[in-house]
Amino acid sequence: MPEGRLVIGTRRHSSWSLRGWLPVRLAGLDVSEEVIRLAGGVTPEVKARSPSGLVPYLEHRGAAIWESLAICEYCAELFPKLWPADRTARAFARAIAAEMHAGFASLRQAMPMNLDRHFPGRGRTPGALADIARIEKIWQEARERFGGAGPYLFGADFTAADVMYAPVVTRFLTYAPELSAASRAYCDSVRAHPLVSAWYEEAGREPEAWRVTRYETELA
Ligand SMILES: N[C@@H](CCC(=O)N[C@@H](CS)C(=O)NCC(=O)O)C(=O)O
Repeated sequence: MPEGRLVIGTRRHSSWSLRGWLPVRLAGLDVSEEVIRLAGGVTPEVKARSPSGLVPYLEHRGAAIWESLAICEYCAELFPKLWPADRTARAFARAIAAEMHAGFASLRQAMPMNLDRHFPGRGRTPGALADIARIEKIWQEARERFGGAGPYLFGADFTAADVMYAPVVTRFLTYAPELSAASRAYCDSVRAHPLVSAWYEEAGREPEAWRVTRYETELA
């Protein structure tokens, strides 16, 4: 009998769901998964099942948690390796995770998550390009200061900061903006993580009818 449930949306498109699912799986929580087909706007079933009307939503051993960053924090209480052990690294990780959670709206709007599609050149609005420049700066600083020889932002462990940026990586793989070699290498490392690969595989098994047409065709 699982100890709770995780409610998420269409894997192909739901970047926030990925940010909830990754920490739950990294922490090894024994929860069932409920996947809701997102309408690409307001989905009545999501409204009915989640207190905030948004996914991801986690229930675990009597705790109810919405907001992906809060889910990361909850999972980190049970699995502390989700944050770097070093105080200054942890502070930086928290700051960049919060910056992602609160921002980069232009990028998110211009390059919606659409796994395994290839739309090189699309979505390069001035706002999206400015967001990408800031993200590359964040990645570079994290890797130079804290990454050591490991493949992720803070070294060998896939932290909550990597969780927050994983959907950005999928967007970079889909829309192929110009990136530094170091950013591209980081994207490859994230894509190769077993849980990220598992997410792609599950997304690939979703019915074609679940695809949100406007993410597939309408974006210039
Ligand atoms: N700040 C929230 C954002 C969650 C969010 O916007 N989720 C979207 C899906 S990616 C959603 O539930 N939209 C409502 C819907 O599609 O019906 C978080 O971090 O969890």
